[in-house]
Amino acid sequence: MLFGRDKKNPIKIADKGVIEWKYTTCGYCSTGCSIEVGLNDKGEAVASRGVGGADVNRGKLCLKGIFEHELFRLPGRGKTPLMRDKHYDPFRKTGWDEALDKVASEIKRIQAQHGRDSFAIVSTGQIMTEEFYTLGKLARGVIGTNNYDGNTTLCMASAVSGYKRSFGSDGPPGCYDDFEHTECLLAIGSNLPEQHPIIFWRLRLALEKRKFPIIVIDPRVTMFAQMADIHLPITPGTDLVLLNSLAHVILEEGLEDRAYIEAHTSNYDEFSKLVKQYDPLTASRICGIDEDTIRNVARTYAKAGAAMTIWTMGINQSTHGSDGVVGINNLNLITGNIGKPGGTSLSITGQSNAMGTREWSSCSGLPGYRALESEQDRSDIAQFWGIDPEFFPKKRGLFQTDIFPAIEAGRIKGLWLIATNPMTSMTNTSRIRKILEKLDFLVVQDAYEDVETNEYSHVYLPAAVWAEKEGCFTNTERRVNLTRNVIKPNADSKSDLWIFSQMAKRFEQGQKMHFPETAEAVFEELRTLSKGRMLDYSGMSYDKIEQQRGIQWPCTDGNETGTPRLYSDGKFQHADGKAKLIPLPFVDNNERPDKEYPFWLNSGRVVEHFHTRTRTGKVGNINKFSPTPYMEMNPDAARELGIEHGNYARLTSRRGDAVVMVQLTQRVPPDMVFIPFHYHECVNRLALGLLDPHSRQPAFKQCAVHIAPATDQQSAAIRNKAARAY
Ligand SMILES: Nc1nc2c(c(=O)[nH]1)N[C@H]1C(S)=C(S)[C@@H](COP(=O)(O)OP(=O)(O)OC[C@H]3O[C@@H](n4cnc5c(=O)[nH]c(N)nc54)[C@H](O)[C@@H]3O)O[C@H]1N2
Ligand SMILES: Nc1nc2c(c(=O)[nH]1)N[C@H]1C(S)=C(S)[C@@H](COP(=O)(O)OP(=O)(O)OC[C@H]3O[C@@H](n4cnc5c(=O)[nH]c(N)nc54)[C@H](O)[C@@H]3O)O[C@H]1N2
Ligand code: SF4
Ligand SMILES: [Mo]
Repeated sequence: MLFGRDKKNPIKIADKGVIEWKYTTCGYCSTGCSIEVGLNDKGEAVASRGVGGADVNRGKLCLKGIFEHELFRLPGRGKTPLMRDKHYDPFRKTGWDEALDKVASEIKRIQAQHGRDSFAIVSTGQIMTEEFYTLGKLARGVIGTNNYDGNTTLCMASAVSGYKRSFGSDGPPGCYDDFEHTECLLAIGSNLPEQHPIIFWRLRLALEKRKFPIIVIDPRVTMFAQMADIHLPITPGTDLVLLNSLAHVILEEGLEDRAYIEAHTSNYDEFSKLVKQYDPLTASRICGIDEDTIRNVARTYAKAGAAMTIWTMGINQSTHGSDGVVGINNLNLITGNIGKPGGTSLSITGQSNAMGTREWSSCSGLPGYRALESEQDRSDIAQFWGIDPEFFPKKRGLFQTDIFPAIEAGRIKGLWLIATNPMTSMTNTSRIRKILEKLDFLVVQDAYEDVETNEYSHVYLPAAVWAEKEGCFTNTERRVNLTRNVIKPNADSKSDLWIFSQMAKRFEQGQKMHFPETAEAVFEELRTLSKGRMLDYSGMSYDKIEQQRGIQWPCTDGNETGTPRLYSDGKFQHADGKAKLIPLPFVDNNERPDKEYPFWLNSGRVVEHFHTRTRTGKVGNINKFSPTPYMEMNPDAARELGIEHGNYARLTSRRGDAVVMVQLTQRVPPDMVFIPFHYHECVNRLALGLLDPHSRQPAFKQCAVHIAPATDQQSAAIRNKAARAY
């Protein structure tokens, strides 16, 4: 006899008619999951599945990956290039030749009239490594603008800057396997279960085998905080104070690794002098974490045989983002936790190829972690590309966040945006709108023509997306993984690689240089350039990457596998071979809640959506979880304002206003609200985004707002329904 659920029909997975599976790497987050896309007999992509033999995800995918094959045919995909004279005119369809000719002639006109740097290029962390390399070659070697950067300035710039300051180079030293060895995990400003679900699953796997303490520092009670052994609900923007104080306790109680400090670090005296000022009592009054907890965490961390720190945007997106990263590195250096199994400073990266752009795009320098400031590097690359080294500037130009104000000030007249949507992702979007309207010429190159920023363009170039093309991504643990070409680009859209190399042909200097046609040929070029360098790819090939389901750099020629950890020999990239301990005085310069604007506005992400929803907003099975702009609000605070669960509320900041639905939850304290930044015309109308002085990354997560019930609930509901769009 059958009972209960045995009586019900078992779940049937519909037969999608897959006749072939093709190997790819997920194009959303930086976890780097290997995915196979299933094709039916008509060549249509109909399914996605995790790859069992891949070390990263071991057959698993999160819900974004499971539906990833749907993004090829979503509404709003670009079909053909579009052009218009004024951004408020209707677009007219055009062919590639006309569109590319127009872009090339506008670049030349603007540069001739206003100088080479008056045309800016802003790219992304979401195209392939080969495309990044080719764009860098075009921007630095052909067009020759120094105002060329990526939206990684919104994301990873603080990590890059902090790694360089501490270790002498960028490059995350650790890997996911460190979870298997660590005896203490500290996670700062990272909501791993939602934002990197498969890295989190790897952590859970390690915890099932062996218990070790998890300490989460986040002002919200996130999913991660809920499973932590210790949760520190820190006052926003004050992590540096806590980090200095942890170091204070460790040094005061003699818990440091003296031998490591002496053998592998410099500048100890200056550093120890500064942290003396951050005793736990003083620190507790600034960061809101009590004295005993600070001592307890410091002791737990320092006494663990191996301890590791991971962090994401709660650290990077701050006015002291770069200092926060250095503070984490300081902590790991004084406890001897760099380059050993389970002991590391591991920045969890963000976009699928946030690492690839750092390595190869030439945004902040020249390919392969080379610097514009180095004569040797300039001459090596000039020779390799066959151009005059004097063509290169001798230091990097503006960061993305400084390019927008330079447009405002009239110094930059033309802009090419590639795979980024600042009308939703930058702070103070009403200012961004005015800035985009001010441009003489804007080109938007995106996989979707309905991306909000395209409203302000003169030319739209439709790009192929993800597995409509071929190439590599580098994930959080330096693993280079491959996406094979699965299906043809939608309609007349073209790969970013094709667009860049066609553009190069329209410039005299570009005609003299070699721009390979295929991604694999470009890979060979960057492989050659990587030889003997920290990020050595020379032992890799496409086939080998696919066979091994990703390879971690460095992988030197003749080597079968990659390298899981950096700096295991204690040798760093500073000239003296040592890591630098850096004193970090705290300056509190955030906009803070006050009488007029009494709430902290915090922002970030939810598991089901990716960024500005150009993709996940249109996948029905994903969008249904949160189709409406909303905020998390504490029930006590809401009661005082007469706001109920499901009501609409109006938020006002010194920049603008937004109306959102209210979700009451204890996840946020009474003086804070949290809004996922995925929705257009929402949190970034309000946010301030003060910049970090080293990395120029915006403090997206800290500003002040006023909240009131929306006076007309019904029209607020209608407005928000319209914002759902799909
Ligand atoms: N589902 C999904 N996954 C993604 C993305 C996505 O859009 N959707 N985007 C990818 C990208 S590009 C990135 S960069 C990552 C981001 O990944 P995460 O950084 O993990 O995600 P966020 O939600 O932006 O922010 C993390 C936490 O920082 C906390 N925080 C805010 N202020 C502070 C502070 O002052 N101190 C501390 N310690 N914490 C603070 C917030 O409360 C939040 O819980 O996610 C990647 N993965
Ligand atoms: N308030 C607030 N704002 C934030 C953040 C926050 O936490 N809070 N986080 C910041 C962070 S960390 C990030 S990374 C940024 C992200 O900000 P953006 O990068 O501006 O956001 P995306 O929606 O990822 O935009 C990527 C665009 O690339 C397109 N695209 C995808 N694949 C391809 C391709 O292969 N080729 C081309 N040409 N186009 C493609 C997509 O359609 C999309 O329009 O947002 C930042 N903004
Ligand atoms: S965890 Fe990240 S890489 Fe893996 S399937 Fe999800 S979105 Fe893709
Ligand atoms: Mo990001």
